[in-house]
Amino acid sequence: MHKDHNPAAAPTTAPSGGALSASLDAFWMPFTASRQFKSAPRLLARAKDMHYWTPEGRQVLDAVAGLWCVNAGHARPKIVAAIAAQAAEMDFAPPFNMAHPKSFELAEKLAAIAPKGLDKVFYTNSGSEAVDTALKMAVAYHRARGEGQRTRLIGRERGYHGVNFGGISVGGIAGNRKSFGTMVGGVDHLRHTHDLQKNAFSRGVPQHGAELADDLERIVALHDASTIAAVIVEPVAGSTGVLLPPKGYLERLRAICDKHGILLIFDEVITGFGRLGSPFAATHFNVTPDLMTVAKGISNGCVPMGAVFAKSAIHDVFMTGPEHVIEFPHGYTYSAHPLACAASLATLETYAEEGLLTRAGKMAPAFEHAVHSLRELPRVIDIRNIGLVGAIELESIPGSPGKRAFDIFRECFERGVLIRTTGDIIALSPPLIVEESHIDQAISTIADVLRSA
Ligand code: PXG
Repeated sequence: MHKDHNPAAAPTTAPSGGALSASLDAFWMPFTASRQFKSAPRLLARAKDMHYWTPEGRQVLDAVAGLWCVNAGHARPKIVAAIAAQAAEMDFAPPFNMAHPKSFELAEKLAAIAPKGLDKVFYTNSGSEAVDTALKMAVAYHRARGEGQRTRLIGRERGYHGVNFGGISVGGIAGNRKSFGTMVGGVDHLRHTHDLQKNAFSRGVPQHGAELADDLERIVALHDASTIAAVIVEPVAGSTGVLLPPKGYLERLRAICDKHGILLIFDEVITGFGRLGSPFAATHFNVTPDLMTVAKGISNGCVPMGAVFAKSAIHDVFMTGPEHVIEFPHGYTYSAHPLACAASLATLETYAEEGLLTRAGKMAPAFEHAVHSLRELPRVIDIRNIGLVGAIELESIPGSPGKRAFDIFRECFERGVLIRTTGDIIALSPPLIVEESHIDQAISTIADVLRSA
């Protein structure tokens, strides 16, 4: 119904003084408390390096790299210029049975920084698409090598793998399961690794819980390894509250997968491109998956892009049969989009010039110290950190899970710092160009808000 015909509709135009002349009605917003937002909109109009500015000109420190993606900071000149030049030179090229040079140049550069052995790159436009691509690759790989009964996919409780049906099926978020009904069939889940009783206030990876990887043996015993195609985990779970792998856990998961011929997929949409202090979590933990999904930092968030890295041995299994036949019938209209490739090439150059793929390791001690300084504040029940990722877990308000953290998020924004919350967990993931002064500002703002909450 048009809003003019709905006398009950709340007024949803922007407050006067803002630069927004449009009504807020038409835009159905993603992952947003829409009615709350539209009654008091938070708008961003401009960004540079570590900061956003609101339409009114108020500066806001970006303590979350946009949404874990703007790893080199905002509006970096090389990336801006590369996108503009590419748009003028060639806006679009069909990616099926055709290609453009930058897509190959980029794949070669990506493979060069990838964990050893992950030599092949398949382009998507988002992390969700990368996840569903990797799951399809895993199933089709087993089929191509004559084990077509390996179709089962194993995820983990509290995993987040995007929003498409494959991703929410292997994901372990109760809300998704409640809202969207039947998932992709033949999926099971490992237990999650979050254990505050044993690991609260760990600095870096927690000491307890490597044996939780043995949960895969339980699943193998139940379903039989011959039915299982792949296991997918985030090396560090981001969206569900920054859950770190217990020491030795990923190694153990790798060993069990090897023992049973199960592919291991790392979802590095958040951990990829320097977040932990190495180019990828796989390089940080020295555990190499068979397939690896990325997005976000691949193009510094400037043009949507994702990718799946695959071992050559997986790719090569597909390369049989008549040569005119498509070996892997999958891809997107915008796979290897010229603007995304140009943005990604310039992003990789910026990362290399400024040492950003390892800078999180250098900043981590100061960041860890700052985040853990919040320990004694009211209602803080855990603090955890790795590289340039931090989380502050708060006691929930009884009966209103998520409200406490969401109110803190709103208040921090009013005080000029953009944070991210999930449930009652505050997550921090600043651009990798962050300086100690920015960390201090973010932490002291959060401290002030926690004290007054
Ligand atoms: N896998 C992982 C591990 C992710 O973190 C996706 C897949 C999906 O990516 P796309 O590009 O389709 O959104 C993600 C996305 C948050 C937050 O605040 C995290 C994500 C998205 C939105 C918010 O934690 N991660």
